[in-house]
Amino acid sequence: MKGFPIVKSRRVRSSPYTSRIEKQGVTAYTVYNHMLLPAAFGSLEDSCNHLKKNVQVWDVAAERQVEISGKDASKLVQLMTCRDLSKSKIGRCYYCPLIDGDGNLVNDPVILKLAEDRWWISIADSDVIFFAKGLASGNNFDVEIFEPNVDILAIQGPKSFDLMEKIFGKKIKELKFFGFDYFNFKGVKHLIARSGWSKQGGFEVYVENTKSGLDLYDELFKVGKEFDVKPGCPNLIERIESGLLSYGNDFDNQDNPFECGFEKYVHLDSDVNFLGKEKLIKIKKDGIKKKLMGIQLDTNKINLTKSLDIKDENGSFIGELRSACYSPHFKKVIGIAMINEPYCKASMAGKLEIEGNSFTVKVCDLPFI
Ligand code: THG
Repeated sequence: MKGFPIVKSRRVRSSPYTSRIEKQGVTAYTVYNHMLLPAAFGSLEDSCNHLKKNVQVWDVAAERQVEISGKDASKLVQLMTCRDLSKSKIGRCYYCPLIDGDGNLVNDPVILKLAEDRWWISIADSDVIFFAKGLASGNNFDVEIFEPNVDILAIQGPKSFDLMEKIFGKKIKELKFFGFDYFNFKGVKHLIARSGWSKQGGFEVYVENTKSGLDLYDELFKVGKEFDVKPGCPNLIERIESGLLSYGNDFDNQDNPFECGFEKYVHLDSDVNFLGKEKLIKIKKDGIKKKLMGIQLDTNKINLTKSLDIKDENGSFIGELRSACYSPHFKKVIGIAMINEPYCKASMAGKLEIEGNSFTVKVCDLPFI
């Protein structure tokens, strides 16, 4: 992979684990929430295969938390998402589209309910904190909004369960998907959820005590030897195959939740109050004009750095390819594309030009696997 160095600064923040992953051979970074997010440790294909069979430890500190606490905390959190949180439980995580007043997406965080009046919004790459502060000011809400000192370590892959059991004990295996609880590591309590940005299973440790987190990081590699543990990061191939969407890549503030396949998190019939509700009711009634779909391309190489236009046989625009990779599993390029009506249906076809070469694009449903 060719590239240029990223200059670190106060603005492009490092994580407590940065010096460790650099010793361990990180080869590429991206910037996410104004912070370094490792993007590769050598070959993406090798890392993907390893992740599917073993266990990896990921520095995903860039998944920052926005803490909302105080008397009106629940009201504010509900105002930001179209998912009905009225029956939400303490100790659970909720994947929630955040919506603006136009009915468009602002972010797609995991939201943790820590207490009736205390929440963490574990954000994707957009400045949710200012959105939250604006809403709190405008509504005179009695809340505190800040970025707490939390750096997530993800432990992902089928062997993550045995590795975590060795460090935290049997009880960690009883955690349900998207449940969280506190677990002891050498006298320090850590919030651990069964979650993570892969479909290979695993956990996320929301590290508040940095010193203990660094100790835990080293312990994971020491104890993990017998499970062939490796450092890793969210893997482009695995996440596209699994249909895990990325805010800023696959969708952004120009798109609404229906266009992105989030309808199961859009609760228009509930009586909870959230931003953009009337707009979403209208969008649902009128129907959408574009939809996120999978695409397949008969080629073995692609390196997307911006979206590419997909055209019909007459050369008219029918959609844009937003993420793509070569998938060793499918032995072709697969990708995620925003496709216009009436082409946003499985088995429709289009054309894509990459550096002067024309390829046939086949539209399919998400997720691929
Ligand atoms: N973990 C944490 N924070 C995050 C992410 C994460 N913040 C940024 C980003 N990832 C947010 N985006 C997603 C997208 C998908 C999922 C989680 C975060 C996910 N989805 C499951 C799925 O699609 O199958 C489960 C959804 C559900 O059942 O509710 O896990 O990874 N802390």
